[in-house]
Amino acid sequence: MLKIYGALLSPFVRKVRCVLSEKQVPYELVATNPFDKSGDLLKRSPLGRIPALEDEQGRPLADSTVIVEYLEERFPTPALFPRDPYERGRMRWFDEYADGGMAPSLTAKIFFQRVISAKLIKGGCDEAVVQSGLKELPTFLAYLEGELGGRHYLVAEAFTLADVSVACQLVNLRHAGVEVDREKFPAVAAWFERIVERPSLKALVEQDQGFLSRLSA
Ligand SMILES: N[C@@H](CCC(=O)N[C@@H](CS)C(=O)NCC(=O)O)C(=O)O
Repeated sequence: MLKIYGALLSPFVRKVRCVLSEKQVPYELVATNPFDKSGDLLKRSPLGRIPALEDEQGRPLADSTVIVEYLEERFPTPALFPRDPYERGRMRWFDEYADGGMAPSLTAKIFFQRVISAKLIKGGCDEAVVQSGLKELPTFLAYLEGELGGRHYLVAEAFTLADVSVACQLVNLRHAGVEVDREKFPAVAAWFERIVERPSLKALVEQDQGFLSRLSA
């Protein structure tokens, strides 16, 4: 069976697990603390980040996007990548927008301070960092609002990795107590509600919420 080295709450691990669930591929989640740079993690993920995958022959593969590309090729149905080369390029763009743009700016600031630092590692919450993330949020949402327009999905009129990657970042904002402003960004708010209601993502968010409620108890 495939193994995923990862942890609850990570948007990148959630992205891979969501894709596995959409494709109904069984896997074992090996609980892995990304802050413990032990040999076990580094052997599978040389940058010491989660997620990492290990295939049935024990071969490792790191990075959520790399892993998802591998999964798409190995388990092509249902397809989460559009067939059209331009739409496929756009899907990759939104994946990069989420992981390379939204994550460092929003998740690493707002979610990390409010949840990981304040609740998990008990290092307190640096409100100035949170505020700087909150200031950047509207620019990201305004861009997504314009791209979505009246459409149901970000790319190719179909559910793709683009929707998974962007929604996974917004889930972390929700975990940090920040909701998309429905008045200002109605298309993003409606799209996000639709995507998080998919059984694949809903189950993962519920696992996160269970973990978070135990942390606050
Ligand atoms: N580009 C990577 C990013 C993964 C990542 O940054 N994961 C975080 C957890 S959410 C991590 O492992 N952080 C520990 C570190 O960077 O040392 C991917 O998409 O998998």
